[in-house]
Amino acid sequence: MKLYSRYRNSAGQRVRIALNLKGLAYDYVAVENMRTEAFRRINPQGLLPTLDIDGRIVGQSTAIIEWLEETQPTPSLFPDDPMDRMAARSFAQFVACEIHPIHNHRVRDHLIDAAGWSEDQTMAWYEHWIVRGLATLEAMLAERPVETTFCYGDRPSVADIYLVPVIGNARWFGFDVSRFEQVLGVVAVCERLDAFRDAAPDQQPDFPGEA
Ligand SMILES: N[C@@H](CCC(=O)N[C@@H](CS)C(=O)NCC(=O)O)C(=O)O
Repeated sequence: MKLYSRYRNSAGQRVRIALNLKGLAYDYVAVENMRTEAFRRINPQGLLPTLDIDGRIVGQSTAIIEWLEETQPTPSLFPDDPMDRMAARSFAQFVACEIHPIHNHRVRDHLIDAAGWSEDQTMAWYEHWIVRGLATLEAMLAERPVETTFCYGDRPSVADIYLVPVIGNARWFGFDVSRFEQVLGVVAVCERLDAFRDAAPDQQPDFPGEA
């Protein structure tokens, strides 16, 4: 398997964590610019992550993670209890569908190029959506019937896999996330696991070093 990704590719970080949790080896292909014609010939979506499985190319982290779960069910990336499974999916999809697409790089670039926004305005946009999104995730965790070590249970699930890169993005840009205590508690537990640590931006071969 070849994973096209980039050190700060947060959707790719989800897949890296999932591969690590399942103990699956892969080749990391660093893509510096996914907006080239050459990369679009590999993945017409022009997005990272992109997985190459013996020449079959697939994009979208959720599709990739579901395929991993179906083909390598153990250890599962979903809680055992169907209610918790639903909650974990809802949590992960909130990140993937309601937070990430709004602040994505191409959206910010379009605000600058087409609407004439300044860099400061686009960063304020980014901060607004990510902090608001984290407030929702915090509320979702607070509403769990039982507080657990990870988001939904005593082992990591898709909820944790999607959560950790969001906090990484917020921290990267110095947004204040200190009030999200439950979120930070879960993230701290995740960050103690090799599977999460090895998937972090600063552990990727294309990480350029601290700014
Ligand atoms: N829904 C996609 C999101 C993929 C995505 O947007 N990835 C970003 C990097 S985190 C990207 O490739 N952005 C390209 C761009 O903004 O032009 C997934 O879950 O894989």
